[in-house]
Amino acid sequence: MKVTDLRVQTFKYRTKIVRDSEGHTHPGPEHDSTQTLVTVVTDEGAEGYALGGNPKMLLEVSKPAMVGEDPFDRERIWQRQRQWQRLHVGSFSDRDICAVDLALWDLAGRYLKMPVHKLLGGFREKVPAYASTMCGDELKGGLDTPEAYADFAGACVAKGYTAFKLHTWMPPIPWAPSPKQDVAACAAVRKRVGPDIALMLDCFHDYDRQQALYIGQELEKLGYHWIEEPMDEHSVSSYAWLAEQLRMPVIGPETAEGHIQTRAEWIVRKASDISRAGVGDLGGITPVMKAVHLAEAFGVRLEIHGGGAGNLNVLGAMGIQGEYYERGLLHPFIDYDKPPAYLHAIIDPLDKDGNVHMPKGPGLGQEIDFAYVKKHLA
Ligand code: LLH
Ligand code: MG
Repeated sequence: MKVTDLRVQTFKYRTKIVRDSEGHTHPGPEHDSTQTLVTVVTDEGAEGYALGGNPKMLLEVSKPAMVGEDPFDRERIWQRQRQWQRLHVGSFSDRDICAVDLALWDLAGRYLKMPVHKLLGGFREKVPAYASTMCGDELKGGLDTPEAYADFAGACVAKGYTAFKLHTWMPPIPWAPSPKQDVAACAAVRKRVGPDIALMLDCFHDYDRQQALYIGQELEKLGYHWIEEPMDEHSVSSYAWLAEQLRMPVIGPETAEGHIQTRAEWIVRKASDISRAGVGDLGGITPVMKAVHLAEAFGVRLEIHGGGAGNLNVLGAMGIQGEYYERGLLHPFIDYDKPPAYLHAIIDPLDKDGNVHMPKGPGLGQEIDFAYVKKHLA
């Protein structure tokens, strides 16, 4: 079988999620947004689909890297794109490579009529999820005060969640960031949900060492499960310094570039206690499975960062504890359970015990509404 085309279609849909001037998402007025559908086309009629990626880069870099190749040669296609990444620094991202890799895995699963997590080597059928909030805001009844976080955490626990992660206030909110206010929110949530719910904090990503240490020490008293990205992840020394001083787990890296090599450096330098990898951060399932095996070899826990079909299928196939599935980003004003117009169903419904189950359908299991896409092409 040979790849004959990489079809990249951009389409419009309505959303109530907006980005602030620093890129963080919040609820807002309904408006038009665009999404990309990537289709790997082959000479045997088999196809694979994924959402996301930058159309320009996918057509300029990914398409020539794969046309004529066997779609099962995912490693070769991935490595070829990674070479191009050196030359397109900053413009050809891991999210682009991710879209291609997910579409190739989807094709393999559809062709063999199997879910991707089974192709990878199945391990679990369900995974506990954590409720992951949007960043703090100034919306009345939203996530505007420590009490508001406590109310929202209480509502999530009532739905079945056994774990909850706060993303707290960040610029451009004029008074943010504030280590004291972050700790106040974390304390209010712990008080509301009691001792048995796992709690995590992902705060402002540019605190200095003393601020990060202060927050971590307070979270230790509150029995938090991890502290996430309180400093710029390019400073591995800062994270090694923090992890050395805290008893509670430091998790990372999330945003630092560099695929599995970065994860290896962080493990060796003891910069975090729990490693991380997500399909969007590393460039698909292919590199994330390598990160999983890397962590397994070192006896280090690894969290799969982010939600979606790719990450869920990895969680179904990893033989080490995957921490939790990140369900979000959530907000009291957003109905996460309602699928966007281009999907027939969400990939990650929550059961009453707070678990998300592995998709059953062939490939990634994503139920894309192809008729909607066709009708709303941009
Ligand atoms: O800063 C943000 O907007 C959030 O932290 C966001 O990046 C979120 O996806 C995240 O970090 N999750 O873990
Ligand atoms: Mg994060």
